[in-house]
Amino acid sequence: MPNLQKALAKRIPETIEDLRPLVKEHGDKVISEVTVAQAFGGMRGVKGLVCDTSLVDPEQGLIIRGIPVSELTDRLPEEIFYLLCVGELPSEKDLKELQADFKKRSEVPEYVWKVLRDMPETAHPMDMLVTGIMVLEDTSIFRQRYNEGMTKDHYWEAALEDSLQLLAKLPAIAAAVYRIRFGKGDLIPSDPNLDWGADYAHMLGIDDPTFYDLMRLYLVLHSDHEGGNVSAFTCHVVASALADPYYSVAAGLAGLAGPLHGLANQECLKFILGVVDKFDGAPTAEQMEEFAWDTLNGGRVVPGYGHAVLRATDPRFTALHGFGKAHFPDDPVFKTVDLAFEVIPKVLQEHGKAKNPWPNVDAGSGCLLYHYGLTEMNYYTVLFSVSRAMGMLSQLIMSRAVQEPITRPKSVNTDWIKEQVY
Ligand code: CMX
Repeated sequence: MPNLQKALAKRIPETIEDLRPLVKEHGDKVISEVTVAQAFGGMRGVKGLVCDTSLVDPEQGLIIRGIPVSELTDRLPEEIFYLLCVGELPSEKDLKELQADFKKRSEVPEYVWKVLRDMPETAHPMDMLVTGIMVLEDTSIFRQRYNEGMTKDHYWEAALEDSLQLLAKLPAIAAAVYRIRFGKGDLIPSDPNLDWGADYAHMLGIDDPTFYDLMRLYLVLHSDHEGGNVSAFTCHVVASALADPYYSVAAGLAGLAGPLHGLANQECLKFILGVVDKFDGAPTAEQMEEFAWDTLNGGRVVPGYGHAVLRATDPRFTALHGFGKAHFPDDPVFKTVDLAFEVIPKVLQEHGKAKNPWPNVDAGSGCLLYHYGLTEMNYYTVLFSVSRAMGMLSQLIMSRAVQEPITRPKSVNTDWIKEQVY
């Protein structure tokens, strides 16, 4: 049995043992209450969902299995997937084995390319990615074994098998979406000597060692963000009906394609390019300030700043900003991002509305991709998706491992709420 499977086979009974008395002896303890505003307001802040892969701390930001993301920036995405699943980082041997396993599973059936090539020229890259994943659903081991009568204690193994198959193929599918959709020429075969993130960069057609590093970093930083965000929660709900990982991840990614969720990163780059365009290059601090005030006075938000949970600079922004500073501090687009970081928090504080005036992850990511010639902004959410699939799948594997039941919160109608309050 491969080490990841072995590590999970050891961890899962321990996790179940840990949960059993918690639910049995304290199952009736109240951990949250729900107000009328929350019921009508997207359930913000309602605690009714468990996710052990990561949490978002208002000050520290993303913490993956107890480790702040700022301490994981030198790791490979494959290590993060192992960490998300098992709760500890892999040894060198575990990592090598997981990488070899991904390589073994990475070949994508020809019919996937055929479907992607037949899609309309105007298809959104996220539409193509989700379609590519859905075409692969036919290969689901989870669905096959369920139909053969698989017992509950084996669900996680089948979910893991599908997850490994999907993650191994996802960079090639995502890269194909890019090359087909933007007319970049033939598909580029995977390089057996490259790791998961670098190989994705290679298959996109950007063979620059520093871009390889950026892709590794990007895929680490976007991998998971608790369980209640739209994509993670959607994936969780769909998988709770025992839909297989292909259906569940495709559903989650459909949510990530929403402009209030995964699409926000392209808005940030548009804002920065708007500044560069207006001032014909990187602006001065005064010009930046003027542009930010014009945006706010025009009733618009400054993209890339503020957060629903964070109350400090997002450590994921810090990592991406550090990358730009180290590699191309004089790039006019990066310089504008850098200047925005100096100027905009002060403007937002003076404006006095945003609870958090500091940058979030999206404030810097687009400008780094842009620097390397990846200028097609409507592709950016596909990159985010490849990374976030790791979070969704690790959450899904653990949900099946602890045999979580189908998700089914009770909805009430407006009349019922009126009866409670009037
Ligand atoms: N620019 C201008 N105004 C802002 C602002 C910003 N960057 N961030 C918040 N505000 C405003 C809000 O619009 C709100 O105004 P109203 O009272 O008029 O509705 C007020 O400040 C209070 O908002 P908040 O409690 O601080 O923030 P929310 O939790 O409601 O919203 C977020 C969080 C991210 C949607 C918001 O900060 C925003 O719109 N930021 C810009 C867009 C962006 O960067 N999105 C990417 C988010 C990345 C992620 O979620 O990971």
